[in-house]
Amino acid sequence: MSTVIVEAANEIGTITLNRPKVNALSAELIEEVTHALDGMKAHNLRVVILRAMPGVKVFSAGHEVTELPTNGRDPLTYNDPLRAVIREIQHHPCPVVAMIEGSVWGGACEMVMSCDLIVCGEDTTFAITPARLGVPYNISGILNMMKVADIPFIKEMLFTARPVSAERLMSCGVVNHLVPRNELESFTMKLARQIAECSPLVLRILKEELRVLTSAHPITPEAYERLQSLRREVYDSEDYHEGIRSFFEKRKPNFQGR
Ligand code: LCV
Ligand code: LCV
Repeated sequence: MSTVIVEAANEIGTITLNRPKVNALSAELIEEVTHALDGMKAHNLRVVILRAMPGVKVFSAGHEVTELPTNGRDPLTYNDPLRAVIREIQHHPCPVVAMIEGSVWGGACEMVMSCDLIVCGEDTTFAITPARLGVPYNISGILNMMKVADIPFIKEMLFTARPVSAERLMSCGVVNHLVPRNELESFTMKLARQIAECSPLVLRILKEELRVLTSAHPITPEAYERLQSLRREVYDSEDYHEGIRSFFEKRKPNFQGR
């Protein structure tokens, strides 16, 4: 069964996540989202909406935990499916609007935050969870979060690993619009149509200009190596294994800080 539903009408494409039970971002699901985005390029769509099925409790549970390696390998390398789909969204030639309802977890928060605009229902929450799972989040991922919210807010989300309300996300500028859940679809479609009326060429150029300008972070090779060594300290740690194990054993992790 396909894990995404792909639709297109009036120059607006829609990709609906549809992977039971909680839209965990498996390689299979990511591959289908990437394939759908690719196909939309050929149809010169002007806007893409990324959503889940109407009424979901969980928009996405984040990275498929069973696909996180525990053999001393980096769990979030450049070619990890989650990393690949975030780049695909950022490079997609037209604006991608995230239409969110329910709870968003872990890497799915970054995937949503990498969309160009976010419209969410009033009960939406975001929880960025590497600290709870013992995972060394990757560098470009943290940079992507820093692009959309102030450092104090990002630190709170990363350090607490707890869900944050849609109101907080709105007041911190992470989300563009917060609407009653029963108006979410009509509001988002209206916004998409406004974008679709604009020049697709200018939209493509503006989006790429903004991507290049917001990605212009000078980092020395030594700084990069330092960051990678910090990440290795984590994914080689007992805490990383304990985080993953505790998830499968459905219990609180017992981290030892090593
Ligand atoms: C695989 C899952 C998952 C899942 N993968 O239903 O940001 S980082 O660094 O952490 C990054 C690496 C990342 O994204 O990691 C994943 C972060 N995600 C989370 O921490 C969310 C973990 N999931 C939950 O907190 C709960 O499952 C939620 C709140 C999403 C849903 O809770 P609910 O009580 O409604 P269950 O917990 O019973 O989950 C339903 C089924 O989905 C599986 C879970 O194991 C369960 O499977 P079984 O029914 O077979 O027991 N599941 C949930 N999340 N990320 N599988
Ligand atoms: C010359 C004008 C103008 C005008 N220039 O009265 O940001 S970018 O990249 O787009 C950048 C390149 C830029 O700034 O482009 C211009 C962006 N501006 C707009 O898109 C606004 C265009 N104008 C309008 O939407 C309406 O004119 C407003 C809402 C400003 C006013 O509407 P209103 O009904 O009150 P009119 O439209 O009848 O305009 C009065 C007169 O001003 C001229 C317009 O052609 C009209 O001239 P005539 O009376 O000779 O017909 N006008 C308006 N804007 N930017 N001329």
